[in-house]
Parts: sequence; C-alpha cells; structure tokens
Amino acid sequence: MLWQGLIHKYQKYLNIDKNSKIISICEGNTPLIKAPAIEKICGVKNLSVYLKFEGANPSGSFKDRGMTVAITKAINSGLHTMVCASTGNTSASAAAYTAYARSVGFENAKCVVLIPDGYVALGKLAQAIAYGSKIVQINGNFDKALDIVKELSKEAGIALVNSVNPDRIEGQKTAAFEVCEQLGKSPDILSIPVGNAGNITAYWKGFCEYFAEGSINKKPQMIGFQAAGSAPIVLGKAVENPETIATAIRIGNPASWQSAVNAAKESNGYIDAVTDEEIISAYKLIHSSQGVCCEPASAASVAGLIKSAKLGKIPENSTIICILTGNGLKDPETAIKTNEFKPMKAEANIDSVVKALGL
Ligand code: AN7
Repeated sequence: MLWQGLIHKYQKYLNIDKNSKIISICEGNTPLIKAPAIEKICGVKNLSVYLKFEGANPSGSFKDRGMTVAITKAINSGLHTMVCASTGNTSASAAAYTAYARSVGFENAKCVVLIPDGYVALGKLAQAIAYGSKIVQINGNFDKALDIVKELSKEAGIALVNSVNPDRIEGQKTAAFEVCEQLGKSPDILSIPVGNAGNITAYWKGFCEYFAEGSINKKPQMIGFQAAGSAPIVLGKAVENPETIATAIRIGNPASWQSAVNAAKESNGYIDAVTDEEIISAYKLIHSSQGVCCEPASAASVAGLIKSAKLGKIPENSTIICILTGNGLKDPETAIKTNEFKPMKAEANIDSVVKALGL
C-alpha cells in the first residue's frame, strides 16, 4: 500500500482535527537495519542491535516526524509564519514543510530560522536556503537563538516549531510505535543522542502509550547520550559555551531537560556523555562496516552503546535499537576531515589508473 506519511497512519494517536489539510512529505516508515558490526564490537553475548535510520526521512532527519504534526496544526489554525531556532536539522525540516504548505493552499506560509553562525553543517544550511526560508545567522549559540525565537513567537500569526511545541513531541513519538511494529515487540534498550532533549522525551511518551493500550508488554530502558563538551544533563548544570564536533547536539541548556531525566529514571535507564573521539570512532564504524551514512550527532547513540557495553551495563541476549537521527550527507566536510584516506588522482588512461592503485 502507498505510504502516505505518519499522520495518515497514526492519526488516532495525534489529536488532529479531521477537517485539517495534512501537510506531509511522506515522512516516517524509516528502515530498521541489523547491525552485526556493532554487535561484534560490543563484545556482549547474543546481542541483537539495530539502527533506526531516521536520515531516510524527506529532509534527512527525525525532525520531519514532529514537523508534519506541528506545521499541520499551526497552519490549519490560521498561523502563517513558522519560526525556529536550530542547530540545522530543525530549520531544514521546518523550511521543507512550510514549502510544501505553500503548494497545498497556504500560499502565505513563511519560515524564519535562527541559527548559530558558523556552527551549522553546510548541507543543512543549503536545505534551508533551497526550501526558501528566511535565515538569520546569529553571533551566539543555539540556546541564545531559542531564547530569541521564544520572544518572537509572542507576535500574532507566528508558530514556534521547536520541540517546546508539544505537537512536535506528538509527531516524534510515532517513531517508538514504528520500532515496536518493525521488531514485533518492544526493544530491551533504546539508545539515542540527546541535544535539546525533545526526541528522548517523545520516544518515551510513545512507548508509554503503546504499553498503556497493551500493544507492547514491556517498555525499553532508555539510554541517552550527550557530547562530552555539551553535556549539561550529565553535569547537572547548564553549559555556557557548549562545544563538540557533533554540531547538531551543541546545546548547553536543553528545553526538555526535566522530561529527559524523567524518561531515563522511569525506564531504569540513564543519560551519559560520549567524547568527540568516541563519537567519531562510532561514526566511522557505522559508515565503513554498516554502509549507513549518518551524521556525527547520530553516532552518539552507537558510541554510547559501545561505551555502555565496555562498562558492563548491557546484559547478554538484549535487543537494542540505536537511533540514527540524521543523514550524513548533510555534513560531507566532517566525513572528509575525519578520514585519513584521500582520493587518488590519475591521468585519464588505464596505465595511470593502475599505477595510482599500485597494482
Ligand atoms: C541529528 O535542529 O536541536 O535531543 O535545532 O539534529 O531532540 O534535540 C537538532 C537536534 C540529535 C538531538 N541528532 O535531538 C536542531 C536540533 C540530530 C539532531 C539531535 C538533533 P533532541
């Protein structure tokens, strides 16, 4: 059957008015990929590890799940300007869904994004430009940008589409439903990167709802990972100047801090930090051994699982899902920068190519 996006599939869980015009670009239904290379490196007996590849969403990240719901609701309620702060993916997604809205009867829909100047992967910036949003690069980090858009959104007609908007969390919780359907059960452990902490909040909400209605008979342990240089939840205090190579999660004061802590606590899980070295090592393994192209922030879920396994925190026989939140194609600079291998050059003839290859 033709996949028509997640609102179509999960409408009864989403509180969307039946007469709404749905703004969807066919998000959701992303692959769950078995990960033998990750199972092996964990070194724990009989693990089943899967990668949930959210980079396969239309704008290349999990944000699309939240955006289809947030923008459908905002625009059907008469709001015309979608505003967000972003480390890149939220802005790409908001810009994409606003563009689509313009073509289905909301010609006046606009998207305004605030991003930290110099700290957004080029592909994400390119997307926001190409989808036709208004972009302001501020001389400050994501946390500052979020403060400003919160103020901006008090004006009439404006919808704030960051994950402080509960409609975003509603949309993103569908990923938990999908995971359970794809596996045929709940995973034992779900590993996920944590930035502004909306996604871990959303997954936990989804699992709790499926459990409450009897669709699954247990809930997973939630383990979340921040980058060590941007780990306010782990440190227990806001980080004034967050730093990490994983710019998507370069966030020092997450909006959903408390609900992320609750998700970890209620699920008997935890939130920990992984270093940039651990992130890049996992990022390379995911590419070179699984053939999956994710961005550095996404690799925090796998880095965190590997770290947990080495610390003896992962029981034998567990089924584990690592969320790969975004597509690596957004950030080719990091792929090139972090690999020793450089392409060879040769003249356009067979001898020269054979020589370059050292054959
Ligand atoms: C690839 O786009 O915050 O913990 O402004 O892009 O729900 O914030 C992105 C976050 C993980 C963290 N992986 O998710 C933004 C933004 C990727 C991301 C996260 C983000 P949350």
